[in-house]
Amino acid sequence: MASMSRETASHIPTVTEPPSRAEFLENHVHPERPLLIKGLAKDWPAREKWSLDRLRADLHNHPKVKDRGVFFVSKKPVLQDDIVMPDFLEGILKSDDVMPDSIAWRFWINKKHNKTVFHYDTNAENVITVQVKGCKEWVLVSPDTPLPSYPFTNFTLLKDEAKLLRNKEAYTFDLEEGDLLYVPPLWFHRAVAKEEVNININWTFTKKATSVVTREFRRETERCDLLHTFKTSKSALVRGAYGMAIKALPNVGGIGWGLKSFVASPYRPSRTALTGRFFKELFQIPGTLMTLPAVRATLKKVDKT
Ligand SMILES: O=C(O)CCC(=O)C(=O)O
Ligand SMILES: [Fe+2]
Repeated sequence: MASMSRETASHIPTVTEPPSRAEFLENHVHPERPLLIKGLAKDWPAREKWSLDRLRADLHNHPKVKDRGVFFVSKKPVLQDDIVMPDFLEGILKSDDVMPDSIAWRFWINKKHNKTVFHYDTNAENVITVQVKGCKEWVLVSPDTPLPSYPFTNFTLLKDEAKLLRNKEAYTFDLEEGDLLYVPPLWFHRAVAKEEVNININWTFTKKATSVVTREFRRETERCDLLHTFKTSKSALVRGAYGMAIKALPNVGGIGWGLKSFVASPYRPSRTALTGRFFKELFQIPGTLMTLPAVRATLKKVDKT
């Protein structure tokens, strides 16, 4: 329905044919709106070739691939014979609008019931994920109606999910075998594996600039600015406290900004905004400490098969 507003649309935009690069950029990457492409990878050799053990062994033995615990990651293309990068994406990764140091290939190998808890990907990553085998139930939440996060992190407080999603712009859907999903920057997500064998591959990239300034984008800008200030502080005390906090907080491969430059945008936080952000994050601490053990246990439990 054309008249339906974003807030009331309950289904993620879905297509059965891949868009052209121009369409994908205009309708999804530039406005940072998600997209589900059904059946894109149905003819990939990987669907036949990959098994949990085989892929895990291949990735472990691959000199370019690092095991990050919850996923495997490579900065260079790997296993290219088994997969077919969509044309629209190939052009984007080569374009001048993307930070070269942001491009990565990631692999998720999960058994049934594995749950990745609510978070958004750091470095304002755009994530293209393809469900090569199995199926996962996803929930995506817009950064216009952000979820509450652990202080200074990209992880969301563990709470009753129905309560958490009340009045949010959220989509719940199954990513089935062969489907591709575009997760725009700072969209919160969680995923639960539904089959015995679940393998998904990601391509990630960060845009050099954005014009989409959502509520979470403002928080992210302020959060990263503050973390950078602590990390590079002249005071050893501040640097020490920063190091301790990073170790204590829920974290998969870092919570700060890890790329050479930050995303260019119309938003420049004032000193007042940064101070306000600092106290807002601190005020979350008492309420979050209680659930920290549960969150850490959940993150540890993420299976490493
Ligand atoms: O597949 C999952 O369990 C989580 C995937 C995810 O968080 C991501 O692709 O960024
Ligand atoms: Fe993620």
